[in-house]
Amino acid sequence: MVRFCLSMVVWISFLSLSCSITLDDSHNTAARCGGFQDDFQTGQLNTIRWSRTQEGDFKEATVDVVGVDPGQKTDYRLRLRTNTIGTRDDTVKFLGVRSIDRIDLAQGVEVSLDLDWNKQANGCYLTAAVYLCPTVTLANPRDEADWFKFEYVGVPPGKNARSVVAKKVNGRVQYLDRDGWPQNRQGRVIANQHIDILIDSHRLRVKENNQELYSIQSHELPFNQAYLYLQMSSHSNYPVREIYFDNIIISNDLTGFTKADERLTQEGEQ
Ligand SMILES: [Ca+2]
Repeated sequence: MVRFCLSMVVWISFLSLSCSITLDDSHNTAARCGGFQDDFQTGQLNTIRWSRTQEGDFKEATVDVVGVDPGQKTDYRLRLRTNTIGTRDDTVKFLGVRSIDRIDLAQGVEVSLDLDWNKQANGCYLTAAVYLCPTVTLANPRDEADWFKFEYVGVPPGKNARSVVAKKVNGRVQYLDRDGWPQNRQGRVIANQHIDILIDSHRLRVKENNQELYSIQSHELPFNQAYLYLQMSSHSNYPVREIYFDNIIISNDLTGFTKADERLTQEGEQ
């Protein structure tokens, strides 16, 4: 009986310890679960979690965490900031971060984040992108052989943008959704966008501000683990431009898929 009671105490203690570790405060737990979250509220870029990526020449290229709306409760966000005045005319410049941990997609994950286009006065030749890519690069995930991406692209004369959903398989890029382009060249106004990417071994769904933007039942991506890349790009000779990311959450909550499937089923029955 004593041995039984001791075993129970040890077991209950173990359970308590396990439950006290949240996804947010344990890097090791995050690695095991394939999920993590970062709201950047430490005020600094967590270099255990994120690695910088960069390609091309810049007058200024800054990756940092800054507080916005300073006041009683400052909200810190990831900032990507470039100045390309006087740089080479023949190249686009890329700047971003990559998650140190690889995300396990096979059982299904929801990648959720806020992407602030930051009221660009001139968003021409500017992009802000989210990549899921199975390989590591210090430069530009765009040049890797396989990936999925969601991206905003500035539309001339510069106030509006359009979204792009695309994948690259064995070096071949395939556009899945281009927001009506090229028929619609006006683009649309975007602000601080909330993006959800739901993905498992075969299904893929992209939501923008809680509205479905793209969905496919069989994405045919040749990888089931991926790094998360957040990136901006700018062509040459543009003054300082900044893009913000915040509230990155990688979770195994797939209720978004369930709701989508229920809705599709109901529509099919009508
Ligand atoms: Ca924040």
